[in-house]
Amino acid sequence: MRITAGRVIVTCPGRNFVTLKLETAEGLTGVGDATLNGRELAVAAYLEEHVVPAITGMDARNIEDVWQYLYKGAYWRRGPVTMTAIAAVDMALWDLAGKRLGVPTHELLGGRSRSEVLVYGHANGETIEDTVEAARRYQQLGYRAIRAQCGVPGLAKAYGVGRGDLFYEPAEAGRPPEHEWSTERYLDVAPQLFSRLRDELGFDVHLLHDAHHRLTPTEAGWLGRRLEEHRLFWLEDAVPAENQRLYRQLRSHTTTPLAVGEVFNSVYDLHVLVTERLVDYIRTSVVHAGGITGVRKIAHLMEPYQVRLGSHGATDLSPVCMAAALQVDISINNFGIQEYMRHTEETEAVFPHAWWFADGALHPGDGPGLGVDIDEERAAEWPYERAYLPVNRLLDGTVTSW
Ligand code: GCO
Ligand code: MG
Repeated sequence: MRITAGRVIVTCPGRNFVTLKLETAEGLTGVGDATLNGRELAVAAYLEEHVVPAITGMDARNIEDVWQYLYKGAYWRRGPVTMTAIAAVDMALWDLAGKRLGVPTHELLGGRSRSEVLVYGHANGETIEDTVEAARRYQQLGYRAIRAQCGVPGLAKAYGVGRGDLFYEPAEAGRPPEHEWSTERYLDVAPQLFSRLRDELGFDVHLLHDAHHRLTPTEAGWLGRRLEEHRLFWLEDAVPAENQRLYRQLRSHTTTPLAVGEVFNSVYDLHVLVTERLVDYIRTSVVHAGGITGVRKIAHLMEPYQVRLGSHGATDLSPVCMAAALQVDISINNFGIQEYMRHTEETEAVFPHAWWFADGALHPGDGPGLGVDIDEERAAEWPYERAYLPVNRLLDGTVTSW
């Protein structure tokens, strides 16, 4: 099953997505997500200029060999652009493997370990009361796990509080938008939000929260302790993710479960966190961490340490990535939860897929391969638009983590 061609399709049905389509001599095609929010064309160029010419002619059945060839063979290792490109190839090869044998990819990954994939949705609002209302709406939609974020009084825009009820979308066209941040003001409101949510919703729903890399370990320890009584499913990205040692201090201060890793690309970004068991969940996604092969390597390292996978699944990860993530989620033993931010109708129309949502869970479907495709005619109706994630500043103008 020789790879004969690879095409990169960039489309913007409300937001940008990059998709790789590999073709084989037998006429089969496989798809992979290659979207890296705000840096889409860098991955597209890496694939078109460097990766596809190198793998054309290779045997599509040798997925591990192609992965190692692109990872070790490039000499320059890791990094979001290259690992996203490797992920796209890897997803497309697992798609082809399933299609060639006429089975869903998870049957080749060990089959099902569970009957459904628990997901969490995003409730957000300008005020605590708006957020409680949004959480209720998610419950009505069937969600059993809900991430809650609310505005911070005195700050014009807060992370996680977005346009519309269901579609939080931080990237904007034009120059990078600028947000402002005050940890002091945030720490006033965050414990109140969860106290109110538990008063209103009780303990029969999982609650999650994302601090988006903004706190010091001291501040995060203080917050984690105050949230303990509200029994969160997790507190995500409490401190900047790239310094694994910060979690030693944080872990020693709180038993609130900790999650980190949506910005990680490889096992080397998280091996200290896992082997010292400094966190409970790792959030690496199939698209940004080297595909199904990359995430399985990470999940297998985590398993004996009782660290579970809670994959990133924001709207900037395409329905192709979700299809691939669900193949992993349903098959590995140490699955925790899958993030599921709904895509718009325009995006759903570009990416027809077999996976489906019911009662707060996703199901991968039984389509051969990943069970997802790209409708290229529809994709062509939505040309690329440059867009950036926000840049964040403290109230005195200092750049800080967004
Ligand atoms: C999450 C994330 C997202 C990211 C976004 C960046 O937990 O879902 O933090 O909201 O900010 O995916 O592109
Ligand atoms: Mg996050």
